[in-house]
Amino acid sequence: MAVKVYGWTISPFVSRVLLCLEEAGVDYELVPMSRDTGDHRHPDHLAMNPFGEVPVLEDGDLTLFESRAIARHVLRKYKPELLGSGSLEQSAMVDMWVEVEAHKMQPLAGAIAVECIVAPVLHGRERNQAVVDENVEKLKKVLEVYEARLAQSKYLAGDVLSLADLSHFTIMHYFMATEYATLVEALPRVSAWWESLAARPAAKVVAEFMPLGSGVPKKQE
Ligand SMILES: N[C@@H](CCC(=O)N[C@@H](CS)C(=O)NCC(=O)O)C(=O)O
Repeated sequence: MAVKVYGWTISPFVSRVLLCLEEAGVDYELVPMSRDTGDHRHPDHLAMNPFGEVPVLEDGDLTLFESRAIARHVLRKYKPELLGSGSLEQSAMVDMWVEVEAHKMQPLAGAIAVECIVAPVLHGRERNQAVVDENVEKLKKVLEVYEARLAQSKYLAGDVLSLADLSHFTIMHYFMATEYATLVEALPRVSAWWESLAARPAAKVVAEFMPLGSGVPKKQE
């Protein structure tokens, strides 16, 4: 039985899971859901995720929610080298940088993307520029740390690609469609790292699930 993923793929949380499945070459079935019609509040969905969120993954008898926990499960089972499985030290580095993504990058890049892309297009309201500015200032400092880190190693957790890098792809996909992409483009190592992530065949597949052209504005040149 194929692994099933429930959710709407425009969500960076859902697409994070899809990226890991694509990278690991897993045969999966996407079960599309609609936020607009409240599919995530349906009792059948709440039975899988009592928090009423997507994604949810079913793998045989195992049902999981929380995108990073799902990502770890998928890779542990199907492509453990992407978790740094070769050594305790390597897996600890992967864990550390996944935490950085979750707690330092996603909240800032996510807030900027929500204000610049989601608010005007999906919520029909003007962006709150004060929120954008506050997050941009914080993100600049975080990106400087990334630039320094990437001077030491090709990828975040070392010289090989891992979940630490992949976990960034989906939120950065949206962030890089805002005018604040220049923050990344100004940093040569972060910029090269991003380009190499976005060029991966799996990332290109998943980017198709997160269209920037239909309704969501493209970056202003
Ligand atoms: N920490 C969760 C966050 C999941 C999440 O926030 N998902 C959004 C999708 S964009 C959701 O389901 N929102 C439900 C809602 O909008 O009510 C994860 O990583 O999976």
